[in-house]
Amino acid sequence: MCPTETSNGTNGVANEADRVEIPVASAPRQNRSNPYQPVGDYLSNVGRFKIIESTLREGEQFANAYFDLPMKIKIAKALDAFGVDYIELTSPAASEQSRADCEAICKLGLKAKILTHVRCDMRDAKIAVETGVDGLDVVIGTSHFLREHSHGKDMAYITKTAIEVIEYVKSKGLEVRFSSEDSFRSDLVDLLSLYSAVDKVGVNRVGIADTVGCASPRQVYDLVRTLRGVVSCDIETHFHNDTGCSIANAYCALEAGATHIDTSVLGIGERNGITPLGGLMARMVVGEPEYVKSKYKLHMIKEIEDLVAEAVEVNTPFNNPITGFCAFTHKAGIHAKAILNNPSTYEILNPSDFGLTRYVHFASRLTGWNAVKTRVAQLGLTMTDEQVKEVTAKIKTLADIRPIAIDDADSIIRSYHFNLQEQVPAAGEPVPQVVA
Ligand code: HCA
Ligand code: CU
Repeated sequence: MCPTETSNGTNGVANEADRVEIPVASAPRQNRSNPYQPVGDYLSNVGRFKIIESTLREGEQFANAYFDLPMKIKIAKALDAFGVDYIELTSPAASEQSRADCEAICKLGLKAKILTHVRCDMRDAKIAVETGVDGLDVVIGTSHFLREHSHGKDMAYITKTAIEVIEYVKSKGLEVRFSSEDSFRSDLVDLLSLYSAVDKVGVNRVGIADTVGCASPRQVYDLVRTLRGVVSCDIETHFHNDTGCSIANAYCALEAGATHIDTSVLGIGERNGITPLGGLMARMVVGEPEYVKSKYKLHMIKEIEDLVAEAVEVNTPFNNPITGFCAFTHKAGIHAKAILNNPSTYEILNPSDFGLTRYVHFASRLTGWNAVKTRVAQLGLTMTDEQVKEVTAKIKTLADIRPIAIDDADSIIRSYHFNLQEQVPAAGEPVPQVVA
């Protein structure tokens, strides 16, 4: 018998033939009160966050991305069905096709609100408000790097233009967010004065962006918490993953009072991207299972990731949260034994929450007799515990010499079992058939 379900199997490393599927229902899960409950305080929004899904904006900035309109529509519909709150689209000022695509997606009648992402510039804002979007995500660089080497504008100009654009968008009855690119390398006083000014003119959200992925969770907590004390509007956050902190930073931002997190599927974006949608779900469902499971269709994560992975011609990383090919595979004998008794021993996420299956890898020298016993039963064979221990030793002996596949281990089990029958043939009974 081969595993019937794949985890993803697209990266060329997965070897499903080494693993056996362990049905989710085969072992009890712990149902005690959740020990991973987040530390609750009046600031924390970990149990009531919103997602601004930016695969069709930040994701379009990924090196391999080229989305034509049918693909954009497929991705937008999938994200909408999954339950994201907002879908952010590339600026209609970027190109004529970007503008037409934006209009087409607005006409789909999705439940998610449609945003487009524009520079803090009245010309861009005027094009954007005509597309039918529900709101604009307005951005401008505020760090000295970007002020000196990108747009060349000072803080007075930025504040004045921001207010003009915000007032214009609001006068059109649309939602507006104002964000500073490269927030963590911007002057704190500049940043807080700017946000305070835009808050006063009624911006819906201000945004903090870690454009270069330099921020640590503690820095995020400090900045968001400080900002929370300065503005009364919502706070959106956007984290690049250059130093591997994008999920942790998103979580910390919510703890500090942020309300919205930007994501993209598989984290695709500039360079190595931003907070991945699936990874964020993994993080959030642990502490707030009711909120996350009631709001988002977690069973869709794999199909959405497969859709985007194929569209941008990448493989799902082997160690991706939830959908990496070995995310729910247990190998060492000690792990397998405990998992078979109770999956909570070595799993913080339940694969069935995502429509996936766990596997026990038993064809290796690290295996244990409990894993082999399960395999013996799956093969429809009967052995005593002593016999299973003996055949486990044989598997380990071969696996010490070379890597073995599931077929090798199965052959050892079958021939061992066959020999048992040969040794003690029951009077008049035929040799039992091995189930293949
Ligand atoms: C970019 C812009 C941005 C904007 C984020 C935001 C960033 O550099 O392409 O609007 O909050 O990372 O700063 O994606
Ligand atoms: Cu970005």
